[in-house]
Amino acid sequence: MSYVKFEQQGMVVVLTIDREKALNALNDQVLDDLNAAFDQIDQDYFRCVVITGAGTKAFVAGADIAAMSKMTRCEAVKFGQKGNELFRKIAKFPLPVIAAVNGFALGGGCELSLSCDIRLASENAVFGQPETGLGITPGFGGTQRLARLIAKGMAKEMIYAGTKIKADRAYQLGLVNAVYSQKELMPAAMKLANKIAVNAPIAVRASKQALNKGLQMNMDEAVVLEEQFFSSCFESCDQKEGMTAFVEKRKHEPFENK
Ligand code: DAK
Repeated sequence: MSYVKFEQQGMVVVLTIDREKALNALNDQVLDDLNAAFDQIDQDYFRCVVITGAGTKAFVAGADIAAMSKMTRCEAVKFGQKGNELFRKIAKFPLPVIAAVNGFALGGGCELSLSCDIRLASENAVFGQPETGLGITPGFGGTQRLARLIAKGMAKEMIYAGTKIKADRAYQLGLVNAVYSQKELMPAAMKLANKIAVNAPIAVRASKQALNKGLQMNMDEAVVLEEQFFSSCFESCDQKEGMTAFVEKRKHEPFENK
């Protein structure tokens, strides 16, 4: 049995973390199953990934507190490494990943959403890093990704004080791109995923790498990196077709990832 449902919708993969009774909390097995689901994605065929949580209450309410409460330090190190490796894999995954945050996104759940490229939220979504109230620091990248995404002072408040924020505040802070009703969230996530899916995959993937790698460099190095990704798209079939179609004033043929 897997805690992650894998669905194909056209060229989009939808992964649903399915442990609703525990508000989709991340235990060892959920992390393993999510990792296996990413390994299963055919990167030549698919164009975008959407991650969401089962039910209407939680995206992911955090790492599994009951399991963690019994861990030795050594086990905690292993658990932390497993989560961090998975979240880095998601952040670096060649295809864009959208988090459809359909409720609580706390601790490891907030961090999972932060490892995705884009976050969309339902009106009942709540984001937070309550770890310090449990006697630990965020451990799946929260201190780093949150502070790089929103204002540092707000990230520090969320981490030191455990301040939780609702969807509308998350939107104001730039943590999420848009807020929808619970019913509208998945259709909106699919609409965005499909909009990405029709663009040239080579260009979308190169853009993801340019953004991720470039944002860790100084500007002079980063623009050189962008030049490399930009030129790498030339002479691809999709670049030829995309530009020729524009010049000929017609709609381009579906891009082929070639
Ligand atoms: N873990 C385990 N079970 C959880 C859970 C969690 N994080 N969150 C909820 N549940 C379970 C509840 O225990 C309850 O189970 P039953 O009692 O029915 O068996 C069920 O889900 C429903 O939850 P509630 O009854 O509490 O539902 P409410 O509507 O009353 O409250 C809530 C919803 C989300 C406000 C509440 O459940 C809550 O506060 N949950 C905990 C949220 C939280 O503190 N999350 C952060 C967890 S800490 C590390 C790396 C990373 C991490 C740690 C270490 N290393 C590097 C080592 C990450 C840490 C975290 O994420």
